[in-house]
This record gives sequence, C-alpha cells and structure tokens, in this order.
Amino acid sequence: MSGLPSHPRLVSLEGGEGAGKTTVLAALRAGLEATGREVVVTREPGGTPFAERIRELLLDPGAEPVSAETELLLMFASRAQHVRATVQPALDRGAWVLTDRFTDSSFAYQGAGRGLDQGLIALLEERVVGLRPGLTLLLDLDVAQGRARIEGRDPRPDRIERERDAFFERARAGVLARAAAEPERFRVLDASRPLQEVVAAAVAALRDRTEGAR
Ligand code: T5A
Repeated sequence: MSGLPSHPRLVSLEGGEGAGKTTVLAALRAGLEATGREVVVTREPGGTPFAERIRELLLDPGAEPVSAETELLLMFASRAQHVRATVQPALDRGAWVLTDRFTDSSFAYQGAGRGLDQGLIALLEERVVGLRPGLTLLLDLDVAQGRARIEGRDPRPDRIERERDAFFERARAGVLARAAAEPERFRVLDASRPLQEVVAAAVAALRDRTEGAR
C-alpha cells in the first residue's frame, strides 16, 4: 500500500448516501469533547469557506454536464484547501479532526464510480493531500436502503444524488475493497442496524484509538 503518513488524530467517515455519517459524527464529537479534547468536525467537499464554494459548484445540478475529470480535480481542489486551511492547522495544535468524507470518497466515487484511473487519484493523493486518516469508519449500507432514508429530504436532489443506483453500487464496492486492503485503518460498520447500535459501534471503535493517542 501507499507509504503516505497517517495521522492518529485524523478520523474520517465514509459510506454511501444516507448511511448515517452526519448523525454518527455528532455522537463521536460529543464523546471526545466529554474527555476534554479539542475536536474539529468538518466535511468534504468543503470544510473552509472557499472549499464550500467549490462544494456548491460540485453539487449544483446545473444544465451543463460536468466531466468526470473536472469533478475529480474540483474534489481535490477542495481537499487541498481543506487540508491546508483546516485539517493540518487543527492537527498541529493538538486537536482531533473528524471529517465527513476524505480521499477514500474520490477513490470510490470518481475512481470506482466514474471509472477514472486509480493511479491518477493515488498520485493526487500523494502530491496534493500528503496524509491519510489514522482511522476510517466505513458505514456500509445497501444502496436502496440509503436512498430510502434520504428520499423526500430535499425536493431538489444534488447533482451526484441524481446518479443511478449502479453508480453507487460501484462506489460501494470500491470503498469496501479499499477497506479490505487496509484493515488496520478501516473499521467497517453495518449501517443497516438501528441508529443507536451504529453510534455505539462507532464510539467504541474510536475509543480503541483514543487510548494512547492524546
Ligand atoms: N463526493 C464526495 C465525491 O464524489 N467525491 C469525493 O471525493 C467526496 C469528498 C457529498 C457528495 O459528494 C460526493 C459524495 C456525495 O454524493 P453529501 O451531502 O455530503 O454530499 O452526501 P452524503 O455524505 O452522502 O450525506 P448524506 O446526508 O446523504 O448521508 P449521511 O450523512 O451518511 O446520512 P445522515 O446522517 O444525514 O442520515 C440520513 C438519514 O437517515 C437517518 C438519519 O436520521 C437521517 O434522517 N438514519 C438512520 N435511520 C435508521 N437507522 C439508521 N441506522 C440511520 N442512520 C441514519
């Protein structure tokens, strides 16, 4: 696997649409803050004012088709800003960083989903991002179940939510393959279980890592 450094206080959540990442993040934050740690909760695409503007561009279902390459480079433009302006400064001052998605999403969605070259994504990860999370919680959920959870939430689904199920199936298979290849970093959680069980499993996985990584 890659020789990129992983940071023990950088924790990412991955998973399909409606898997529960946002909900679980709130519980993880509360658990860490209760132990007196500084916690920064952030997300991708986005996580800084400028990167949030890139997010708007990426998710806006405008009339012009967006090429897969454009999408990939904008994801990494957002990530470059996020790492430099939010993630790295927080890690440098000793905070924990919990991010709703990170580079694994690009491997899943733009790589496995859109069929872009994984080698190109790996090169961008190495040269532009330069670090990996110490822990990645993958909330794994059947695509149809995830869709059912978010259905009706937004009358105007975003550009990526409009994709067909086959796209999300490929993305899901892609991230599961990454988890299998990096069992030390990933914890795969069954996100079809009741929310309180998923939250408890995520909190326990994070607790395992917080010991000794203060
Ligand atoms: N993207 C992102 C890329 O293509 N490449 C990249 O490199 C990156 C970084 C981001 C989009 O960008 C793509 C991926 C995405 O398509 P987003 O809005 O952040 O857009 O999309 P999601 O991350 O998918 O966010 P969602 O809000 O759709 O999903 P969550 O956060 O996983 O789900 P959550 O917590 O909002 O829960 C959804 C609903 O389900 C319920 C919740 O209460 C909520 O109502 N729920 C449960 N119900 C029953 N049982 C459970 N266990 C439940 N867990 C949650």
